[in-house]
Amino acid sequence: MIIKKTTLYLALTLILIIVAGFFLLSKGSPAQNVTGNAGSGSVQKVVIGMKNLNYYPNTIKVNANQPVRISLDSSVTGCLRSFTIRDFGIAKYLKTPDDYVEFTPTKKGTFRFACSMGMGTGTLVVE
Ligand SMILES: [Cu+2]
Repeated sequence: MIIKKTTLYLALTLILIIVAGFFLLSKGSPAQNVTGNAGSGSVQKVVIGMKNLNYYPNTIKVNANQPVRISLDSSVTGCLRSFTIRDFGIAKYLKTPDDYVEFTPTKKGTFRFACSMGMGTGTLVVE
């Protein structure tokens, strides 16, 4: 099968445009990943990923006095999988995306979450 060079370049350009568009669109996605119904006592599930060598989303909002379950998706690598929230006594190595930490924030406010070495950091807002 013979493909003209110009056709090939055209196809490559098209693919590049699609890939670039995908990245631009993904940047505009909401900075929140919390699911679960507020106020019903159900677990607030939070999935955190990784972008630019830090946690993403970087700010997580949860309700007070309702269990929070945080897991790290497969994009999170290295020491960022070692997840800590000092104010709530959380420190756990989340080996796989199925691993999680669970706690109930009983105090409202702004707290820091980080990897065990403090390279990756983020903010947990309890309201
Ligand atoms: Cu670290």
